[in-house]
Amino acid sequence: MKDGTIPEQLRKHEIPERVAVVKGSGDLPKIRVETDLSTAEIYLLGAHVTGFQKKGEPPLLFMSESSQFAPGKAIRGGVPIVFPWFGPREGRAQHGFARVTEWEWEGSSASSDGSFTLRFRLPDNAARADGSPPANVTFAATVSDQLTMELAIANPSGTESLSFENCLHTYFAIGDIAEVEITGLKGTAFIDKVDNFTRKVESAGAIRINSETDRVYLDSTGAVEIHDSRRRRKIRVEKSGSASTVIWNPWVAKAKQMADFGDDEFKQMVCVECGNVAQNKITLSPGKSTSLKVVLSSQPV
Ligand code: TA6
Repeated sequence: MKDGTIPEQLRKHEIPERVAVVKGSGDLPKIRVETDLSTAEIYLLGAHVTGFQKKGEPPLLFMSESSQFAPGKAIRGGVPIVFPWFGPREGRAQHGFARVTEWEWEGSSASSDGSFTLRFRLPDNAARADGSPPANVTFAATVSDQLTMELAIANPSGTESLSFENCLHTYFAIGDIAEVEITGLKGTAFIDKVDNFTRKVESAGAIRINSETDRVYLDSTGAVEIHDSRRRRKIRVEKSGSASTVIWNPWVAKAKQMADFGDDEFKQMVCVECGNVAQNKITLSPGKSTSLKVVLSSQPV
């Protein structure tokens, strides 16, 4: 929004009093959704969900107060979409180009259950501009008393296979990291990136975080729960089309190194991410497609 005004063509997908495009931080276009049970916010930059809150509960997603909001810059918090690679890549954007690209808002629809679905498309020229193979990438977010997100990827080539990693890199807002337990990963193999990428097996039924944590759980397809005793809330992360679960908290030292993250904000967040990374990366044959679906729900305990 060069001159700060909302492009008229964006308004065609608005739903009166329910779905509206507004000027967000950094004058970036942001979509606000209001249902009878919840509210949500999504930026066109990265098709990035930056807010979801059930009425009567605190926000579900963590957003850094130091996040950047600028074209081509990654937003810190919410749900960054990681594609087509996870992590660092020599001379290219960490976690791929999807999260730093402005997506097209393709439409919105209301359902009889009171939920609203917004659909986005990663512009076809994004892969070309990056020198990556073409891919048809869409994202849909359904807002109700829970948040459902679906990242669909299709291989448009008639001859070449398409390999990639993907991830919905969700930042959860919690009361205090010292009073959080994560369940659902016991017995699962993982890569411990903090311990020199050593391969281990999770022995804890309830994972507690008390230092820098950066783990990629492999062949992990089940649901995970976050038990937040400070806020007396249980958050459930259900998924399909995802074989990897990533748990991340930067803790003290890393938090200080990140310019777009507050020094103490590590106490208020934990990332529980759903994707297909490392040995779980996906290879699609010509014309084939896949979809990564994540459902976030919560309830007081
Ligand atoms: O998902 C965990 C991770 O890969 C960590 O290694 C850490 O780098 C984090 O993502 C954040 O990455 P970012 O590029 O957003 O700073």
